[in-house]
Amino acid sequence: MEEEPTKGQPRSRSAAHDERVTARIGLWLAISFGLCFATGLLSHLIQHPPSWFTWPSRPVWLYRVTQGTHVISGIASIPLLLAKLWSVYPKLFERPVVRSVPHAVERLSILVLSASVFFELTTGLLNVAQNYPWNFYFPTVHYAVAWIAVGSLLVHIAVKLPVVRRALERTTDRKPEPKTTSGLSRRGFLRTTLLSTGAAVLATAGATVPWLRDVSVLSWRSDNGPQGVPVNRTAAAAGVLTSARDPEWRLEVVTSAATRSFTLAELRALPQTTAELPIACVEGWSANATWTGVALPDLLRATGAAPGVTVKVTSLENRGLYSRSTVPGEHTADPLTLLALDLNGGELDLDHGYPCRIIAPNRPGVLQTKWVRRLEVVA
Ligand SMILES: Nc1nc2c(c(=O)[nH]1)N[C@H]1C(S)=C(S)[C@@H](COP(=O)(O)O)O[C@H]1N2
Ligand SMILES: [Mo]
Repeated sequence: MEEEPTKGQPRSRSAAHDERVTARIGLWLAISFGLCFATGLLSHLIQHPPSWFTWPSRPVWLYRVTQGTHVISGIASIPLLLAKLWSVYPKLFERPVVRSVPHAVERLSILVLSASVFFELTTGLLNVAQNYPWNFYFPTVHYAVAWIAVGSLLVHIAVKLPVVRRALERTTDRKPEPKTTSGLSRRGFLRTTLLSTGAAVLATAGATVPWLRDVSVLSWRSDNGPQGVPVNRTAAAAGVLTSARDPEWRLEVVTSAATRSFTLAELRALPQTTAELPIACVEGWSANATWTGVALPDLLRATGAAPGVTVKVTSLENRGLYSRSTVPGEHTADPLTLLALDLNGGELDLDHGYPCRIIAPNRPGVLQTKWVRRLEVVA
């Protein structure tokens, strides 16, 4: 704990290390990290739904907003974490290193907390930058470590609650700040922290907030890509250049009643639906586009199945985690869930999933399977 500076005695430390500053930044960090955790957990549940979980198909833009919030709050947490660490680092050199067993536990929990939050923010940042310099499967590890971070965060908040309460109460007193011997004033440090956080958010948020696109210098994936929509994995990378253009291609639809196959011309001859729907990648970028194709409920009815069933989707891409997806009942019943053939007024580009791809409202991009070859009713 820091001492109140006594009259006439210069402060030995900069105001950045004042507990009032630490508590303020800690509060902001808890809010941004909490938001990041909640939206991340939601995204995980949508991608790996347990039996008690259902995710609605409307509003069409909801996942775009929650995942945008996940990435933006994660980015905002980076400058906040750095400021928080700067604010408390003198405590690292406290002596004695360990005063008691509870003190040891507390210090250990702070070590676990800092390491896990640091890990989450750096792996998340590298992921949105589409840079994978590791050889573990990112989502699994990012998800597991998130629980460690939140668990140790709760312990930390519980332990520090009295200090936080006192510090935040003291912040509201209106007494003029005492002069510091060096560095920024408390308010100056807080203002700088907020400004850096705002700058980090502005620099990256354009990947998902359209009107920020022009100010986001670091924004990844805006509207580059064929047909004005970014591409996540190209047809070449997925190894489907030949199979997707094969004139023998047929869409196979398997229901309990029958197995039917459709040529592209037959799919085009079915009633077509046009919808404006976003692709919202888990990596944070998102883009709206106009899609035209066969509504899944129509296709199911045409093959003797009822909308509302669960449908397994298989891609021509034969390896990789994204080569399959499952469309739950909420979505197979929604007339805006499409097997898309056209994008923004033209035939689907090979990189966007030609000959056909799934595009459903309010779903993560990874589940919008491209180069579809087979739909199978599984329940
Ligand atoms: N078969 C297949 N479908 C896929 C993918 C993939 O790698 N393979 N990537 C998914 C991901 S992560 C996203 S964000 C969207 C992106 O669609 P787009 O490349 O048309 O923008 O496609 C999805 N569909
Ligand atoms: Mo994605």
